[in-house]
Amino acid sequence: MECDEVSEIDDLACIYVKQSRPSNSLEQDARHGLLAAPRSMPPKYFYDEHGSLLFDRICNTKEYYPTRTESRLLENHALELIELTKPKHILEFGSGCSRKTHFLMQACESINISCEYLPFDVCKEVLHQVRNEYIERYQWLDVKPLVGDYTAGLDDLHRPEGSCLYVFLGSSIGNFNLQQANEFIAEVTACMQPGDSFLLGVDRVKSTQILHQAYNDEKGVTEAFNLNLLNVLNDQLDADFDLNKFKHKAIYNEVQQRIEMYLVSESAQAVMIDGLDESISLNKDEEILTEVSHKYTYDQVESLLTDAGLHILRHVEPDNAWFSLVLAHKPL
Ligand code: AVJ
Repeated sequence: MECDEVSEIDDLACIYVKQSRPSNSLEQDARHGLLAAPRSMPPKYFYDEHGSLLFDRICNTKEYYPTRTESRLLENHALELIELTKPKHILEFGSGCSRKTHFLMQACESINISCEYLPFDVCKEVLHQVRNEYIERYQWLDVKPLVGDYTAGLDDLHRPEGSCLYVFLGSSIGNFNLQQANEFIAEVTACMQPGDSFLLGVDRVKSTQILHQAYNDEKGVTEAFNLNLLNVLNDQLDADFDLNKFKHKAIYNEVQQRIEMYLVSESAQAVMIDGLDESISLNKDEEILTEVSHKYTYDQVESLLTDAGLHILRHVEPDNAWFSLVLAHKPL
């Protein structure tokens, strides 16, 4: 696959990954998603600086088990995963605060593998913090932050020379519907060279009660995270959403095997969106879909990877099978 060698690099040493297919701007997504029912907004707009910090706080709530479950799997298995792959490069999609990736770096350090880390995220501020944190902690490590939207095509993704471990953690795959998930795995596979590996973290199907609690934490952090989307619309599209007039709703749709998160209008109300030169009238109890988070059985995870031509090298899960960490590789 031909890659554009001369990617744009800014003063923070961040490499800009140009989208290789048109992806909507916030304005286009709002015009498409908010001006007519059913109303929806893509979850990527949760992650402004405040939203990224709120998500970090969600990960520390007692109800939201995915992060600590995946962390424990990484802590217990990172060494064997690194010994199996011996990466020269670790490229992580949707890296966020890169909290869990430390386990992979510590495993590299413990067996003297010096590699390069390429965190790939939409939020430049968080990438900058991660870069400083990692180069200070790992003297041997080279960090090349990639700024961009990994859902907007990977053609411009610079393919490093030498074995590469691609990483996609936190069950962010859950934000894709099943067709998009298959397409994304196929795109990553197309980036991979024979012998490269792919480490995928996926939240598993489980009881509705456990899932419901994970997205409706007592402290209301998930609620604040969800409502923060209205701050993003007010700030960036000059809208006048009143957060007090909306409530958080997250349910598990057993048929679709997914969490569905909504903002619900508490009353009939009109909202001005000056950035679109439009106003919308919402009925009482009208919903705006803000996120879906698909859950998988292990068989579904396996076929997601093998359908793309990858071979499963290793699958680890906790005793309660609540989460899967799967290492696959592209056959030689
Ligand atoms: C980052 C998409 C994996 O769906 O579990 C957490 C985001 N939304 N609580 C998820 C999220 C509400 C999270 N992902």
